[in-house]
Amino acid sequence: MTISKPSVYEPLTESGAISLAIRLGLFPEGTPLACREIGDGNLNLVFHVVDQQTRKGVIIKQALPYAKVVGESWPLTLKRAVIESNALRTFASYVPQYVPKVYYSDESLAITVMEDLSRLQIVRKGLIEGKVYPLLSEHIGEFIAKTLFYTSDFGMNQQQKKQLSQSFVNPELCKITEDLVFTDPFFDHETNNFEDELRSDVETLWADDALHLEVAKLKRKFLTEGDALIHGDLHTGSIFASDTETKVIDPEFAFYGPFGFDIGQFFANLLLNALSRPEQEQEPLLAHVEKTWNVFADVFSALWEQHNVEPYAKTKGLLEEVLRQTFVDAIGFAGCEVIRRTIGLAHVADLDGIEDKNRRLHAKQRALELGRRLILQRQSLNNVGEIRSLFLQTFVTTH
Ligand code: SR1
Ligand code: MG
Repeated sequence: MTISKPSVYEPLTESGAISLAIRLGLFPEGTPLACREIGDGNLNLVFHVVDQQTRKGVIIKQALPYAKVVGESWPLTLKRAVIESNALRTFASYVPQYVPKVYYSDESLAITVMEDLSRLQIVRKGLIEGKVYPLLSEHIGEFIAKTLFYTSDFGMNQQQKKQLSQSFVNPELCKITEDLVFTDPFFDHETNNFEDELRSDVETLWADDALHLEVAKLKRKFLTEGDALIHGDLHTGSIFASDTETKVIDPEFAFYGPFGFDIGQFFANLLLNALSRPEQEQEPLLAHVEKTWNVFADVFSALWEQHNVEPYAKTKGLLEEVLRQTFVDAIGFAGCEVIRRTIGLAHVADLDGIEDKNRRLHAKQRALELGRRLILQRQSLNNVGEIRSLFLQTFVTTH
């Protein structure tokens, strides 16, 4: 539901969020409400409003007119709140079990009011604590397969797909990814951020023409290929989970993009966590990478067989070609994301949180080597099991 009452944008405070929750009729007048701003991401305010008697709560997420991670010097469109609530609603029509319910949205206030997921934990935090989330890859593989298939030219009316893609034109948020994931880390750019001890490794990347060519090809895909409605920022900080449940949040970067992008970002963030762990604890992350791909490919293939609307669907070899290209692209996108999270803007706590300096620097050197190989060797990997071999090789070469 979208609230029609006109309102003027201003950033909410905790007491303002409580008043808004009452005004929206989310709680009866007189409910003893408490509120905390709990946003720990890079961009938005997130208010947790809770009935102190029943412990029932809601989340009010509000976009700020600038990137919180940098400050007011980096203005950012409020329209991303509409993109986010519309993407959550679109995803809910295919995989309601994997997204929070959206109760209200208000474009002028740039807010989305949604289900309280505080029973779950942000996956990045849990993985850093050593948790494994046994169903994570099964759930994310299914989430990606269904959202991609049903919003693509294979799974929906092809005229309607063009209409839908127009409502997800998201140039400012795409530009962030174009710059921060695909460009800045590969040049001496002011947004980069890395320890002095990594400088020679980083300068080697900056001077690598073969790498530049491959990243440029991947960036071109991101700029031009509108396969399906993608989440656009599917890292482990955009996922809540428990041992039994998984919820994908924060699709403010959603747009019509390449099939392989969400898979690649998810792979990258699993691999970054694996790099942060002692060797004997890395296996569950590598198993998650494999299972995500296998579940994705199985679910996508089953949907293709049963629900494909494209007259060429049954053409021998087409599904295999789409899956192969998606796999190769996902590996390349993963490589760019691994490098960006190591030396670019918006690092990950998995690596930055390693207290021992030598161990941290070694993990980061290994991340750079892993990212480089994922990008350069993506065409030669035959199956998802080979990502594991490539990951293990970087241990030998950077030790
Ligand atoms: C300026 S925004 C930095 C990063 O935060 C988001 O989560 C995206 O990953 C973006 O690249
Ligand atoms: Mg986010």
